[in-house]
Amino acid sequence: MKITGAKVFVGGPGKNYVTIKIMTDAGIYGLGDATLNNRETLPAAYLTDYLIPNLIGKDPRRSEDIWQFFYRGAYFRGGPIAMAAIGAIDMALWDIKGKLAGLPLYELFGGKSREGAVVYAHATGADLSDLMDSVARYVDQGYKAVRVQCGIPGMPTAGYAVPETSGGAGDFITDFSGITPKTEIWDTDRYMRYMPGALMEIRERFGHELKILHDVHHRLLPREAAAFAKEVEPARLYWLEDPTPAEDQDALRLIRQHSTTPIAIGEVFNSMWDCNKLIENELIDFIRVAVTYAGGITPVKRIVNLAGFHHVRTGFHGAPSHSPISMAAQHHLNAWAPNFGIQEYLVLGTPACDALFPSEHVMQDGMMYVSEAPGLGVDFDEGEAEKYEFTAGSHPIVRLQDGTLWNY
Ligand code: KDG
Ligand code: MG
Repeated sequence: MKITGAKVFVGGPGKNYVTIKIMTDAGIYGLGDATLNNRETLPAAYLTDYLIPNLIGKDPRRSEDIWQFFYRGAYFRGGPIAMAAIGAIDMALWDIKGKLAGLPLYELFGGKSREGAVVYAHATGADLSDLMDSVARYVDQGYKAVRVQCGIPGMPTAGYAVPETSGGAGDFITDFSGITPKTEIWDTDRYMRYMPGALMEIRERFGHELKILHDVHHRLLPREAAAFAKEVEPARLYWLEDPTPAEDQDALRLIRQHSTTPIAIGEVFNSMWDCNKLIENELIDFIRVAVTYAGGITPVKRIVNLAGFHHVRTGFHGAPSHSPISMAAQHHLNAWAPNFGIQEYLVLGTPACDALFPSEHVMQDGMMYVSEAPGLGVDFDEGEAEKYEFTAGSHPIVRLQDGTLWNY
């Protein structure tokens, strides 16, 4: 069996999804997602210019060797662009493998460990009262877990993933007016004074059954994060995410020494080697890698298995930047992983998105039920894809009030 060709598409409804379709001489094709938020043309170029020419003629069943070829075979390896591209190929090869076997992917991983996977949604508000309304809406829809983010009184701009004004809509992350980023202003002291009380109010209003998560989005210094994690203990968070910038892994040790709040990290990790020490030293509770940026199903399965040795559960990244293809890969991993924790899931299910990526994965009452179709269980409509083209966008940047550049 041989790979005969591959095509890359960039575009989608409200997002620049990067989709690869790999064709074979057996008439079976596989799909992969290389979307890298606000840098989408780069994994697309890495695929088109370097990886696809070396794929043609290879046996698609040899997904392990192909992964090693593209990862180890590149002298300058790793990084989000290359890993998103390699990850997309890996997903597509697993899709082909499942279709060849006539089995949904989770069966190839070892079968289902659960019937449905708990997902969390993003509740957000310009202020705490708006946020409470947003949480209430998700609870009414049956969600069992929500991430909560709100504006901080006195902060000059809204804060991470928060609308500027009451009732604001959108993903509050990508600005599609161009590649020049808008600026947000951050004030750590105000955040640290306000947020613990706000989290406690949410817990008191919604009770202990609701899983409450909060994303600091890399903005605290290690000592601040340790103090914050300790102070929010009474709110019994399901997790505190990215309390400090991901590069400084020792920061997690300081947080651990001072608090029992569960810590989740890893959405910006690109490889198994970004995760292994944190997992082995049991400095985190949840690993947040995405099958795209971490290089595909092949390495993420290894991460999950290592995590299982160390009481670390999964909480894969599922921001709206991921297409239904990589989300499907995660649904299959979630159905199998013995150490599954939770899945971030932003409702992609608009009619336009469903038309572009038809699938039978079912979201119901805050749970994801994986499709029984062979492979990933998601398709891609090339006719629909012609409706979309690339639109440049940017993440905001963050500055402190004196102008110092800070972590977004
Ligand atoms: O592109 C940036 C997003 O992926 C990121 O802000 C999302 O932190 C995020 C999350 O937890 O979903
Ligand atoms: Mg995050």
